This record gives sequence, C-alpha cells and structure tokens, in this order.
Amino acid sequence: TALPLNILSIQSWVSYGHAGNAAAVFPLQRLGFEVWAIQTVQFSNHTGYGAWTGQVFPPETVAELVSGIEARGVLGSCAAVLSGYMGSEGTVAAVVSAAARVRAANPQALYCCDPVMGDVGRGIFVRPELPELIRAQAVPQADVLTPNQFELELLTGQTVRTLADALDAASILRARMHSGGPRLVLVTSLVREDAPQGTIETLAVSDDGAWLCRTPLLPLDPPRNGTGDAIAALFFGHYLQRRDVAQALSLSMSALYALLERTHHAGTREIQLIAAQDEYREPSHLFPAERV
Ligand code: PXL
Repeated sequence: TALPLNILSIQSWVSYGHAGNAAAVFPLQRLGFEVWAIQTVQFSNHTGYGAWTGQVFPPETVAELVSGIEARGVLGSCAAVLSGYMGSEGTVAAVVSAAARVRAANPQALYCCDPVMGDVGRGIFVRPELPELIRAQAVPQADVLTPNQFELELLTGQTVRTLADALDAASILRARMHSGGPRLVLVTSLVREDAPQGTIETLAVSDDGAWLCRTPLLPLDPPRNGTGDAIAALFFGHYLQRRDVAQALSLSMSALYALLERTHHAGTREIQLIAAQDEYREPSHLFPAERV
C-alpha cells in the first residue's frame, strides 16, 4: 500500500478553538496526510475575539525547523507546502524560502499559499505591511492560491461584483504565479450580484478552465473564523490526492458545508472541526462543481 503524502503546513497555532494549523492539520490528517506542522505564532485563541495572549515567533524559527527536518534527510519526500496566517513581515520571506527548499529537494512539490489578509466586514486583520509582502514575495512562488473575495480584490486592485469580474481578477493573479505549476486560483466566499440570492460560491480557475460550486449561505453571525483555513486545507488536500480541480472543488466545498451546518446547529462561536470529521473524505451530500 502507498505511503501517505507528506505536507509541510506553516500557519498560526491557537490553543483554544480552530484557526490556522489548528483548523488545517486535523482535516489533512483525516484525509490521510502526514502533516509536518510549523507554527508562525502561538496564541491562546484566534484574533477574531479582539483579545488574545501568546507570541509571534521570530521568522528564524521557520528556517530553523525546516533545517532540522532537512537534517533528517526527508525533505525530498515532501509533496507539498501549505502556508496561511503569517505573524510578522519576516515570516513571508521565511515561508517562501521554505517552499523553495522543498522544491529544490523535490521539484514535483506544490506550494499552496492562502494569502490570509482579511475579510469582507472585518477588513484587513493582519499587520498592515503583510498584504504587499505576500503580493510581491509569496504569489510569484505559489502553484495554488486561495484568496477570499476581499483578498482577491486587495491582491489585484480590482473590484469584484460579478462572475466576469471574478474571472478577470483570477486571471490577473494567475499570470503572476509560479510558472510550470497548475497556477490554480480558488476564490472563496464569493458573493456576487449576479448569483442567486441566499447562496455563496467558490470559484476554481486553472489552465483547463473555471468551475463554480454553489452552496446555501448560512448565517455569518457570529463570524466563523478558521473557515478559510479549513477550506484551503480541504481543497489542497483533495487536489493533491486527485489532481482534478472539479472533483477537489466539489468534495472540499461539500465537506465545508457539512462543517458549517453542524456549527450552525451547535450554535457555537468556534467551528465544529472535530465533530464534523466524518465529512472530510466522503461528504454525505455532494454539491456539484459546474463549468463556467
Ligand atoms: O483564519 C485566519 C486566522 C488564522 N490564524 C489566526 C487568526 C486568524 C483570523 O482571525 O486570528 C491566529
């Protein structure tokens, strides 16, 4: 039997609740990945609460841990790198260099950058220097990018109101990404004027075309922090296992919807990441991905 795929996931850690690696590692493990987790920060809870304790790790920690893994002689078996919330400016360069070191050891490895910057309603919630650094340093190295609608607008300077706007902005972004890879853009939390009321969509754009997956819009109050981190993990995980954009989109959004529905019924502030575990690999209800 085949060994599990190894994935290096560089994100935040929270002790209580689910955001960053605390929202990404478990779904990836449930999909069967060996996750090599590096934390960019260690906070008591996600910053959506407005208050937290803990530390932003110095950027050197990322390089130090990658060196330690490299010394085990295993970097060539790393299939992928996933990055999310970066605590400080220096973390961007450290993450990009980690992706480069993995690529040097395994030229087939894919880098997925979740350009965590902010969201509609909340605005930018990372340090103000980060969006420009992510745009300039991380995007050109990324094979897969998973911006939400707000981050897509911020990265491209385009306003996204319609499907045509979203497709335009995604192709602007694709042109700036790592060449030689799938240059795959996943636009999450897309709410556009020309979609049916009461729905939310995810748009995947690659060389082979574009697909849209539509799910019912559940109440966003309280906001479900960590959702984007779980989406990036589920989509990238399913994509790595199948290399099929439409299937990865349908499976990941169906799993995500099950997670959000469960959270809605539980009425909790935190996403029900553990309770929804049976939905990740084979979601009980499949929402289709349709070509656009
Ligand atoms: O969901 C993005 C995210 C990741 N990590 C931490 C966060 C947030 C958003 O609030 O606070 C620590």
